[in-house]
Amino acid sequence: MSQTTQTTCAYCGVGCGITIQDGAILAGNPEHPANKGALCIKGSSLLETMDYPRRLLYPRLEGRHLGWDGALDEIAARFNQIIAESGPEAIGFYVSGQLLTEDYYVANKLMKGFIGAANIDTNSRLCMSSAVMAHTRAFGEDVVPGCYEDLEQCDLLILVGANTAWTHPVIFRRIQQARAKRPQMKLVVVDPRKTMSAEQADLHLGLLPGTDVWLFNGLCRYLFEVGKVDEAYVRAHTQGLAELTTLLDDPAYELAAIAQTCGLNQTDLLAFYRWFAERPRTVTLFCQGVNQSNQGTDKGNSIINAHLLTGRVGKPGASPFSMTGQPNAMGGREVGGLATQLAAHMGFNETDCERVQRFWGSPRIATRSGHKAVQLFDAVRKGEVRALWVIATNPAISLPDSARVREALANCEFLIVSEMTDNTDTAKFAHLLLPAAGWGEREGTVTNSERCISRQRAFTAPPGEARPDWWALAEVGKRMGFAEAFDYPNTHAIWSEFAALTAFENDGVRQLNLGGLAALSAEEYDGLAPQQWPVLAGRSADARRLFGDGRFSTPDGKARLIATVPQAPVLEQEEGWLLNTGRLRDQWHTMTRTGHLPRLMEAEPYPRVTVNHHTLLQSGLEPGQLVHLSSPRGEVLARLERDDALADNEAFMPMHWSDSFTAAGGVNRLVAPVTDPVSGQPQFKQTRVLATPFNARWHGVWVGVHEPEWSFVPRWWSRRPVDGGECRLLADDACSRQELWQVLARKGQWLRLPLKGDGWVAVLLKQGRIHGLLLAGDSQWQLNTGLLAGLLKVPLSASALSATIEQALAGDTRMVCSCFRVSEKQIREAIEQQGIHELAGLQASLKCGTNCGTCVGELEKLLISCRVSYAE
Ligand SMILES: Nc1nc2c(c(=O)[nH]1)N[C@H]1C(S)=C(S)[C@@H](COP(=O)(O)OP(=O)(O)OC[C@H]3O[C@@H](n4cnc5c(=O)[nH]c(N)nc54)[C@H](O)[C@@H]3O)O[C@H]1N2
Ligand SMILES: Nc1nc2c(c(=O)[nH]1)N[C@H]1C(S)=C(S)[C@@H](COP(=O)(O)OP(=O)(O)OC[C@H]3O[C@@H](n4cnc5c(=O)[nH]c(N)nc54)[C@H](O)[C@@H]3O)O[C@H]1N2
Ligand code: SF4
Ligand SMILES: [Mo]
Repeated sequence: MSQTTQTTCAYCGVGCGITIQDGAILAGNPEHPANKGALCIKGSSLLETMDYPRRLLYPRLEGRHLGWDGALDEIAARFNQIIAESGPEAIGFYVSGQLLTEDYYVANKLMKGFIGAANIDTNSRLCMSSAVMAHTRAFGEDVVPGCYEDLEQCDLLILVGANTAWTHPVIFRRIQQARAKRPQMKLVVVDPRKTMSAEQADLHLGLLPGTDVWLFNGLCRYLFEVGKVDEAYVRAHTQGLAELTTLLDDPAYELAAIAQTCGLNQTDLLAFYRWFAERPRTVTLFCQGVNQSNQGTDKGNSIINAHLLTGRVGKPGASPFSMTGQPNAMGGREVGGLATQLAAHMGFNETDCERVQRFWGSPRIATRSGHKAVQLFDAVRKGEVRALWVIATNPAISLPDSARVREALANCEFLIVSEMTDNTDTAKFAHLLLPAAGWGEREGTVTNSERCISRQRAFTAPPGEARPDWWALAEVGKRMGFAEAFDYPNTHAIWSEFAALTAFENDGVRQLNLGGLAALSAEEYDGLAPQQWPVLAGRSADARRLFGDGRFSTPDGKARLIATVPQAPVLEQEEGWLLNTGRLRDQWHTMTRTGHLPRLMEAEPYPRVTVNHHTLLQSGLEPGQLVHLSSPRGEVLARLERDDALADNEAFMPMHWSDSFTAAGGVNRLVAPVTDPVSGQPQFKQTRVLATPFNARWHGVWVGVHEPEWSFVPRWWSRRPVDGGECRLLADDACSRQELWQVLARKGQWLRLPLKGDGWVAVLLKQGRIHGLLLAGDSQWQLNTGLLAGLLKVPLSASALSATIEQALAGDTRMVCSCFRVSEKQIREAIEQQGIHELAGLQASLKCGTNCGTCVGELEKLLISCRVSYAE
C-alpha cells in the first residue's frame, strides 16, 4: 500500500510543506499555506541529499565506538563532576535553529532549569538576535506582527539586506506572482550589491554598506516634513517620540545629506521616500544585511520606527517583517534557546524565574543571562566553560574569527558534538561524537517566519544507532539525577509540556500562547495541520496578524520609538576592499548537507571572491587568478573574479566554504568578532581585506573515482562531487610541475601524455582502467569535467582519451538552471544561434527557469547581455 507523509522542508525559514510518497518521491504540498505546492532547488533535492557520503552511525569517544549507554553515562558523570568542582556555569551548550522545537525545549530546560545556568546559546545569535532585540525593544516581545499574505497585499515592498530571490526563493516567487497580478505594487531593494533580487526590483538602492540607520532615520524625518506621520496613532500607541524628533532635528537627516551619506542619488532616494509616504500598505522585509551588523538592533528599530510613525504594524499589507533564516529559528526563540531569554518569551526577572521554576519543578534555575555565542567560545578558550555540547551547528566555520574559535575547540576539556556526519570542521575537534537522526528520520515541529507551526514527520528509520537529539538530551538529564523531569516517551509529551508552559499564568501579557495545543492527543499531534500562533485554549481567533489594534506587549501597552543613532561599521584596518559575505543560491551554510550533490555544486564550483570591473583594473590583478585575501585575523585563498553587481572597492565572498571542501576558503578566518552591543550578533557583512596574488607554479585539475592518492598536498585545492567521483582544482606555489610528476611517477600506476598547448595529463590506471586523470599546466583550466568523469572506470583508449580531453577543454559548464541542468553556454547558444530573445522562448526550448524559477533573473540578465553584445 502506498504511504504518504506530510512534512516540512529542512532548510530555510519559509517553511515549505513537502509530501513524501513511499519514502521515495518528493513534491511540494499544495495544501501548505507557506508554499502551496512550490519548492526551490534545495527543497526538491532533499531526498537525494539524505545520502550522506560519511554518515555518523555510532557514538564515538576519542575515535573508539561505544554504545549509547556508555556515551550518555560519560556525559552525565563529567557534567556532574565539573558542576561540583567549578559550578554550573562551567557547562555550555551551543545549539541551532535547525533543531526541532522539541529538541530545543529539552536542551533549554536541561541547561536553565536543571544544570542551573544559562550558558546555552545558539547559532540564531549569528542570525536572528538583532531582530529579536529590535522586536523586544519596540513591541515588548519578540513577535513578527505580519504574515506572508502581507507580502502579496502591500503596495510597496521593501527588501532590506535580503537577497530573497536566492535565500527565500518560494517567498520571492509569491512576491513576483503578486506583482504580476497587481502592477501598482512597487518593489524596492536596499542592498549594497545589485543582487538577483535587486535586478528584478522597480528600484535598487545600492547604499554604502552599513548606512541603513541613516536611510531610515532620513525617511522618518521626511515623513514628518510631508505631514505623513499618523499623529493620532503615535500619541495613542507609542512612546519615545520626543527623543526621536530631537534626534531627527539634526540637518544631517535632510534629504540631500542622507543621499550623500548613503552614497545614493537624490532622485532615487526621493522616489523611495515618496513611495513610502504615499502607500499606507507597505511591508519592509529585512534579513542579514540588517541583522549582521555592529548596529543590527538599531537598524531593525530604525525600520520599525518608520512603521510605527505611520501606524503600519500588524495590518493587512502593512508591517515590518523580519524573515527568519533557518527552518526553526522561530521555534528556538519560542522555547528560549538564546542565553538572554529564560523560556517561552519569559526573561530573568524574579517573577518569571519563580514561575518557570515552579512549572518545571526544578532544583535550581538560571537567574541571569549566560554567555552569547562569541563570548561563550571565549569562555571555552579561557577554560571557564570546561565542557561544551555542540548540537546541529558547525561553529568552526560559521562563527567569526575562525582561528580563535578553533583555539577554543582545541582547548576545550570535554567537547561533545551531535552531528549527522563526522566530516565537519567542528566534529574533527570532538572528544565525543553523537550520531543524530536527521530530517526524515525524526519527529517534531518547526515554526516559520510567519509564526506558522508545522510538523516534521519521519518517513524512514535512522541508520545505525542514530537517535534524535531530544532523546540524547533527555537521557543525559535522567542520568544526571533528574529522572522525573526528563522522562519523555516521545515528542508528543515534550510538545504538550512546552505548549502548557507558554499558557502557564499567561493572562495575555505574552502573545506567545499555545494553550490550545497543550492537550492534543497523540493522534491529534501526529495529524497537526500547519497553524499560526497564538493558539489560545478554547478560542479560535485569527492569528495572522498581531498588534494591529495598537496594543503591544509592554507594561503600558505602548510600542517604543527608539532614537537610533547611526554608527559606522567597526573596521580593523583602513586599507583594502570592504568584504561582504553571504549566501549562494544552491548551497546551504557549511555545505555539509548540500556539498555532496553534483547538481548543487555546478553553479559555483569553487571558492570565488568577486569585485567589479573597475576595482579589478585598479588592483592590477587578473580575473580568474588565485589570490590571498588577508585581514588582521587571518588569510583565505580564493579565485578572483569580476562581478559588476558590486560597487567600487567592495568585494563579496560566500560564507559556505569549509576545510572539507577547499584549502583555506572559510571566509570567517578574515572576519573579526565585532558584535552588536545590544544583541551580540556579529558584523559578518563588513571586513577590510587586502588581496595579493598567489604565485602558482602550475595549475591542475583532478577528476577521479576517489580523492587523489598521492602523499603530496598542493597549497591550494578545491573539491566537488561529479557523477561517479570527484573533481579537484589544484595549484601550488612551492613545487614545479616536473617535481609533481616525479612524486606521481614513484607510484608507478601513472601514465603521462602531453597535452596540446602546454602541460600534460597523467592517467591513473588500475587493471587497465582509468581511475583518475590529472591535468597539469601553466594556466587554469575552464573545462567540462562532466565529460572527463565519463572516462572514469573505462578501459584506457588513447584516442578516446585525447578526443574527450580536447572536447572537455573547449567547454565551459557554469550551470545557470540547476533544476534542468542548463549551462550558461547552452543559453548563450540558444540566444545567439537560435535567435531566441525572450524568456518564454528560453523556457520553451531549454526548460530552464520553469521549475523553481530562481534562475529567472539570471536568464533575463543573459538575454540582455547577449542583446548588448549583438548591438556592439
Ligand atoms: N540558498 C540558501 N538560502 C538560505 C540559506 C543558505 O545557506 N543558502 N540560509 C538561510 C539562513 S540561516 C539565513 S539567515 C537567510 C539569510 O538570507 P539573506 O539575509 O537574504 O542572505 P545573505 O546573503 O546573508 O545577506 C543578504 C544581503 O545583505 C546584503 N548586505 C550586506 N551589507 C549590507 C548593509 O550594510 N545594508 C544592507 N541593506 N544590506 C547589506 C548583502 O549584500 C546580501 O545580498 O538565508 C536562508 N536561506
Ligand atoms: N561570514 C558569514 N558567516 C556566517 C553568516 C554569514 O552570512 N556570513 N551567516 C550566519 C548564519 S545567519 C547562520 S544561521 C550560521 C549557520 O551556520 P551553521 O549552523 O554552523 O551551519 P550548518 O552548515 O547549517 O550547520 C549545521 C550542522 O548540523 C548538522 N545537522 C543537520 N541536521 C541535524 C540534526 O537533526 N541534528 C544534529 N545534531 N545535527 C544536524 C549538519 O550536518 C551541519 O553540519 O552561519 C553564520 N555565519
Ligand atoms: S524556499 Fe526554503 S523552505 Fe521552501 S523549499 Fe526552498 S529551502 Fe525549503
Ligand atoms: Mo541564519
